[in-house]
Amino acid sequence: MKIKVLPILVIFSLMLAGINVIALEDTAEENNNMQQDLVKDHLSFSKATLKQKGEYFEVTVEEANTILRDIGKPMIPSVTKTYTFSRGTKIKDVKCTISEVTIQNILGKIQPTPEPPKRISLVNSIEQDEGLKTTEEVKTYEDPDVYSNSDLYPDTWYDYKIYSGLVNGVPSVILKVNTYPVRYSPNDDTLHSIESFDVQVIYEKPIDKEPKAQQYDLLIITPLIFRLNLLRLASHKNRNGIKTKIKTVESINLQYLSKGRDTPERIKLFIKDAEQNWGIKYVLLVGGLKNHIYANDREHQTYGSKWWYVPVRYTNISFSESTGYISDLYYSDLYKGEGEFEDWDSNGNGIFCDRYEEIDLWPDVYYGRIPCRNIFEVRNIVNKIIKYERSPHWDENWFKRMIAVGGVTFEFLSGPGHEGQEPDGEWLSNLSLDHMEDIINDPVRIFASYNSTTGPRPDYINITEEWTKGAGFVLLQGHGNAFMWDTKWPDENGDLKWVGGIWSMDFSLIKNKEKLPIVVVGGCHNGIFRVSFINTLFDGLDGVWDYHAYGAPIGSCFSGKMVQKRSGAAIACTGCTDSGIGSELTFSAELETNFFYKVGIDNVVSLGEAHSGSIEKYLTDNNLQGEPLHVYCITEYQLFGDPSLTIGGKPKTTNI
Ligand SMILES: [Ca+2]
Ligand SMILES: [Ca+2]
Ligand SMILES: [Ca+2]
Repeated sequence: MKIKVLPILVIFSLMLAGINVIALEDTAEENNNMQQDLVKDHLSFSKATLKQKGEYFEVTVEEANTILRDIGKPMIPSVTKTYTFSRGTKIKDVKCTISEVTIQNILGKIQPTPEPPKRISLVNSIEQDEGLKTTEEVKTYEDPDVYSNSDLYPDTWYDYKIYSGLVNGVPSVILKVNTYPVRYSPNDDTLHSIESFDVQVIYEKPIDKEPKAQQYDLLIITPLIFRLNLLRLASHKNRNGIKTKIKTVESINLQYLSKGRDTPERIKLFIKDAEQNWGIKYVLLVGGLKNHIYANDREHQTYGSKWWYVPVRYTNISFSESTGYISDLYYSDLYKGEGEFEDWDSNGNGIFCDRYEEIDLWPDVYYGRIPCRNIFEVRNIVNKIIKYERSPHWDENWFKRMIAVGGVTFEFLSGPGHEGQEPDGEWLSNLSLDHMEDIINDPVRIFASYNSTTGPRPDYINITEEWTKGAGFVLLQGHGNAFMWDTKWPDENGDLKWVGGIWSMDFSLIKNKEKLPIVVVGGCHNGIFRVSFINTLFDGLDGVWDYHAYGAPIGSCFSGKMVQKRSGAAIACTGCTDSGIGSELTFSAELETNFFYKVGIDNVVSLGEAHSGSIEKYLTDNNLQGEPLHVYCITEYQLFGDPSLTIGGKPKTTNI
């Protein structure tokens, strides 16, 4: 993996080889037609500190807010700044100036970035011993290209990238600059540091145009066969001030036949046009596989179409046993850079979302899917949404409950605001509950560490019992597979065993009726909605568990089934369409925690703002250079539900 930088930065870096201080040249450029503007920023850095960590050093800089992570390469602290401009802005120039460079010898090596652990697909919770394998050791290796080299790592003092996407609901051009206060020469055992950094961004504002009238807010894409059953939902939405348009997959295919390379691309082009011409904010896809019994879910390397009511785009990022997975973010990430179409095939080889392909990722519309396979399922979800949005729930006691379920996912952690060491799944649950403090007055913790006390534990009896009482939100933070979620007991001897968790067949025990929570699921494969009965039953014949149901015949994935249950269970649910990854507050767990940050701290109104907003926050809060696993965890993070759903039924009224 190479850090991707624009050519101009490489030249800049070469210049630095011989000179320590570079003066800013005058940038004033006269142009009478365009309105040029300037953003200036000055960053100061403290001296880098080194801390022994096993056989390596950890290098930190006080002001750093992100880390450059690229598996096998040194972990380098970075300062990431995000500058947001209105849509249509042209970034003319990004000029960076560094202070004098000081060089320091170090007696050891800077630690390489470890491979993040996966949340392991549960093979079978009855075979308890299988569980022991899930405590994977964090693998660390040194990339010889970097570690046996005298060249400074990273290659430059900074890099930047321009994105297109929604920032708090406003279509924006986003400039992210990552600065590296220290760079490292592994062969010379030296650290090179700077004390300060100046950024100057020259940009052209878009010419003010009359804002277009917003014709529609919500676009529902569905096959013709479901259209009739969705008219009720559309009129309900219209009555509630969300202007809704239903468009069938068949009509898009006809209308855009000469345009896209395949059906998913035609649908995406239609969504782009709807965003531009009608000003839509939400896209709801209603339709999954055409059959519960058998379906060829991936007829082509990059898509599934014939067997799908609403076709799917497959990514082609291979990670461990996986060779790609479905990502509905494809339908939301419409633009890249300064606003050109983002086709998810920047290298033009016809393979969408390759592992090393540059992708914008930043959502441009709020999106979600309800993978219905027949009209009965459509009717159910329409009923659920209409009932949920009929009245506000903010003052209802059930809505003020949040159930958080966790145990040991990988390890024990200590963290801000929490005393001592906690199992990581419980630590993450507590963090999410903290974010929700203003909304939730009855937090229900179902923790594996309650084994020795009287509290509820993460088994199906306790989980379904608490769920039946109703809750506004549920968080399951642990491991999963296509049909179940589970976690492990904490045990000081390291003898970690599965608690039991909840299986999708246990959903029949959840009798919460209309007290429907929004559910966030942290775990592997809970959102793998390409499963069908025959495919999962005979999956093992080729020696590869592609569907992660391990021989259990299932017709719906865990997260999808929860939402599509005829009555009760959930109004919406998230889940990973492939392996959830990361430990502590990284990767998948960071997205799941961000979800509650958006709801509890940012007070977003709709479900889509919470889900897409958690991606937006992730993209803002991290240095995304180098590491393809950022792309992996974001693209597999699926929302099952209506993105235009108003959280709490009606907008929250605040008393001033
Ligand atoms: Ca490609
Ligand atoms: Ca985008
Ligand atoms: Ca197989």
